Amino acid sequence: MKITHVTTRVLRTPADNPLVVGLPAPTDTREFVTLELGTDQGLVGVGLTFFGGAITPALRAAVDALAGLVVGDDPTRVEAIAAKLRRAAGSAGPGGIFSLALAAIDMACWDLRGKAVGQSVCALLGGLRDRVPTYASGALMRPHPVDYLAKAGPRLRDMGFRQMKMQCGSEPSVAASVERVRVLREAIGPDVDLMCDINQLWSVHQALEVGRRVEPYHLYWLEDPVAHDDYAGLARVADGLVTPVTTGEYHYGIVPFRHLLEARAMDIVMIDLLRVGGITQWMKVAGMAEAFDLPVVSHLLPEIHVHLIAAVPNGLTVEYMPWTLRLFEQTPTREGGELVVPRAAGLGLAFDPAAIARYRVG
Ligand code: SMN
Ligand code: MG
Repeated sequence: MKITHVTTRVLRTPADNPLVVGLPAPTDTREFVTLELGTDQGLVGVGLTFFGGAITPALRAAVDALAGLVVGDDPTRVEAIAAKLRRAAGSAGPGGIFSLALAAIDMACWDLRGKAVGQSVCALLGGLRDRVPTYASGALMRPHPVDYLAKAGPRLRDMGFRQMKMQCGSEPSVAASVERVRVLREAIGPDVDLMCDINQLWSVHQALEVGRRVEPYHLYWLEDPVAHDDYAGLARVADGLVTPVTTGEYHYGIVPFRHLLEARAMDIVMIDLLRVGGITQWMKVAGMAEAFDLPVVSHLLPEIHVHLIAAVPNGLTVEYMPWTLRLFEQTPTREGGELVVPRAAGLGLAFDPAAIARYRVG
């Protein structure tokens, strides 16, 4: 099989989240660079990438340029493709746009690998499970006031979610942060797993102080409590709290995970599929985490991560951040708190022509 053509598009959607109900619709937007790799066998592999609207034109140009280099190549040779693109880009990666662009290409190649043999990507990667836990994300955000959380948390539970994530970190005092967690925990009851994302906003001291004071409300994990590259600081927080510390979504490539793991800087390993450089690299980090006896969790893109979390023995849960679901004709079924792994070949995804017509830019 050979790659014969490349199609990229920019799609711009409202920056909303269907899990958020009863608040004014946001006025801002999100942009996605979509990729289709066509082949001489008539198969089409799909991938996508994004991050921050201002870099969308540069990101699309990078995907076009790098994908152009693999026309004529066999998409099943994902390591050969990664090596070729790394060489071509010099030392432009793994940080920055290189990995984001590589991720889209690698994803489309894995989709083609699956389609070529009639198996799902999950099956190709190990096929451990056919359903995985998933958690509601993006619905209990930092700007949402506490009284909204008290209504929205139980609504997510009533929708069948058994796990959900809130954001904290911008409260004016320790007491206000503790109150936010307390109110949501009391609203959802003891049986729902509650995660809390700080997005690097705290110092080590704040993380230890607030972290200890919310222990009675039993967080399933505390995410990115301090700067993502303060490995020693993360290790102090992880060591000082009973609550598991999660980090990883901000790290590019695979090597930072070695250092985080060696420093015991996390208890749960979050891997961003785009920043790590695609499925091939994601699996390497999952293997490293397994060797440290730690679980892995996904970041964004639930329709793709369902394959990965279900494939590996240490896959814990899939972030149900529904930003990209509307771009596809069909997406994995959610049954209560679980996602069902699609059985279709490859990723089981095709871009929806109606979504392309509606959201296409330029
Ligand atoms: C997050 C990251 C990027 C965009 C939105 C939300 C958040 C998460 O850190 O974990 O989903
Ligand atoms: Mg996060």
